[in-house]
Amino acid sequence: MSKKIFSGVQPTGNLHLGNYLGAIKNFVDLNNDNQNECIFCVVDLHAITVKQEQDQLTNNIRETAATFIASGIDPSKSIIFNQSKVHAHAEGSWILSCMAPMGWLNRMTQFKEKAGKDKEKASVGLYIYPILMASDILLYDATHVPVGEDQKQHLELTRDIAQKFNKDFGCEDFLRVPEPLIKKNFSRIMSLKDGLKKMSKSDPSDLSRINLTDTKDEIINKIKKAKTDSLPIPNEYQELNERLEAKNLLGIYSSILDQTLDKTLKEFGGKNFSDLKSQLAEVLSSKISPISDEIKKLIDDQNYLDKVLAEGANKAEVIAGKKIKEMKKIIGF
Ligand code: AQP
Repeated sequence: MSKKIFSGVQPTGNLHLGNYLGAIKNFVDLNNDNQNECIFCVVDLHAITVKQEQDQLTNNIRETAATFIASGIDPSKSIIFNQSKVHAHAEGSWILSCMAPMGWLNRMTQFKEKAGKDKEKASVGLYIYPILMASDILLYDATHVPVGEDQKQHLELTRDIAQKFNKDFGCEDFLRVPEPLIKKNFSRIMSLKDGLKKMSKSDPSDLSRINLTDTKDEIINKIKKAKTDSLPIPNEYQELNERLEAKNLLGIYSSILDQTLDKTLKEFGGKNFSDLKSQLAEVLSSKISPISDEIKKLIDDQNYLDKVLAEGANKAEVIAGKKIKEMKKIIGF
């Protein structure tokens, strides 16, 4: 069955292995299936929910587009654009925010995590971030949304909002209720320094993540310094529940090679972490370094990246512009 795919990545710098294994690697597989219509968005309106420096934001938008292309998304097959160029996203977000009850948003755990202890100082934008995400997805009648496990709750909210809009306005199936595409295994890559924290762009320690722009030497060094424990690698999956850092490294190895954790455990069970670390560094650098080299090349070609983004925005505008017009008509504007 052909799928309509929509997903986004924030241009907040430091795109990392978690973004790659949780989302972008999936985007590439979907792009390569000729039956799918894919739209991949650099979600710059989401990025400003926390403070961004002007020049850096501009560079990060180009770098995110470069990362998509360097990872294997073909801009002649998939639409690549940045969100702020298509007005319908913000307009749709306002309309949907008038439909969604506060109680639904109050349950969102990512706001609680990102706002931290000082909720009063977090932006209103950060609070209503999931509604903008719903607008992004629903404007394109997306059937499937590939995301990492951390976005599952936001996607459930998108589904609820679509159903409520359709019911409130008696327009069954007008907003398509999308399905999440979340990899079953290793859909949440954890920090290399703390198996309880997800690998994140905003972690102050660069050693906590593998950036997609890291050199081979940087990758080897970060894996060498990754936190482990003093026991040998277990043979059984159950033993990993108490050993989160070991589970994360074994998960990364399995995910990057597209193999089951069982197979990885058979390979490394009973061995020392130094064996796993040297193999993992090897595999990661062979997969990530070519992407990193290509990102660096593409970033030097700003005209090309700007052209891809502008062409993508024109195509996205046609789809989202039509949907928002219909939405406004349904509302009575
Ligand atoms: N650690 C992760 N493991 C698996 N998937 C992940 N994703 C992010 N981190 C992990 C997935 O990557 C996609 C794009 O994420 P995003 O850029 O929109 O923002 P995010 O989820 O807020 O990413 P970060 O790194 O955690 O950013 P900061 O530090 O700014 O909060 C999404 O599909 C996400 O699931």
